[in-house]
Amino acid sequence: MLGKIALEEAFALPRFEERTRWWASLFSTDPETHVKEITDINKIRIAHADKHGVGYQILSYTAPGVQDICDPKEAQALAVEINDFLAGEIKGHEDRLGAFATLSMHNPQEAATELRRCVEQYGFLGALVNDTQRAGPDGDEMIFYDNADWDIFWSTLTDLDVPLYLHPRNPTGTIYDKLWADRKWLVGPPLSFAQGVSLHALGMVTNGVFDRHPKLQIILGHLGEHIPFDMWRINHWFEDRKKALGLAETCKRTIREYFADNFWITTSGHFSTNTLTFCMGEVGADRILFSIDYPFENFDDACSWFDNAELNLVDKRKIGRDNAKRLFKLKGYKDSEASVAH
Ligand code: GRE
Repeated sequence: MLGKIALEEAFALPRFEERTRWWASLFSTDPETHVKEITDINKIRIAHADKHGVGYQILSYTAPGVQDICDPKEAQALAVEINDFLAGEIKGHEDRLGAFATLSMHNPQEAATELRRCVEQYGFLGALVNDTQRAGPDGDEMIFYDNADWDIFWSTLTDLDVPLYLHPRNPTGTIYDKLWADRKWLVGPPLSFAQGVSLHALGMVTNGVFDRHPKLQIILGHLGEHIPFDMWRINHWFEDRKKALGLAETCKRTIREYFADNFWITTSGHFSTNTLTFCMGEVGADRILFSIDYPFENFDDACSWFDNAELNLVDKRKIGRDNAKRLFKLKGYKDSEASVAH
């Protein structure tokens, strides 16, 4: 399929090459290629895209990124540097590359202001945040965004009419020591990423974020971070016990309704037709978006899978690009001219 749109596509600042190499060494079979690919913005990845029929990519800063920086001033300065850098790098490639803002999440007003600057000044298409913000003098605090302090941030997103991508980061501090240190192979894609993000996303649901901000749009990667699989069970538990749990006050609608109106899921790093078909049943083809998770995954695996997956053509077009065009209002985007498939 030509003109696919992908939106969980990572980059890193070239000046952090050592840090990037360390992160790659934890996850990649070929750290050197990974470092080259992740620090490139507009050459290697556009060549991959041409080869595999990807017309447009929305780039975001790699995990854990700014969410790993405990000092609020340092985190804010780095977020601004990253946003300015990315805006400069995608200039002249606007037909192929878009951007999510990187945000320091220590302070809701500061995050809202930087988001607004990126959307209004640079035309960024929303923001991507790597789960909780690490904070505190020893880095052991975690800031969640599911309480009323963050309402100013959520109203800025809905006011600007852009989504937030809630992406994972690695467990740190006491949480890492207690849960993961003795089973470290489960950190990342096998388990910890989905646990972190699903806790945060369901925290937002149950703490009333979507009741207070009914227009808010949140994107989850990796086919929904395990939540679609549990949809029936969560629904069953909440709906039967809403009053008894005291949940009726803060979570007025059903989990399925929030997923129909407030969430999108992407195929990033999860290239299984079985799982995709299952998710189409649970959340619907209108709320699923193609993505790769480059360079943690490669274009060939993602695109060969998607292009050959046995799906009806209408759903394939929706998932491959039309839903993203709708969500990001990419009006001028030309499906078939934007990329060349070999
Ligand atoms: C990511 O998406 O950020 C990621 C990592 C490490 C391994 C896999 C992965 O940071 O998808």
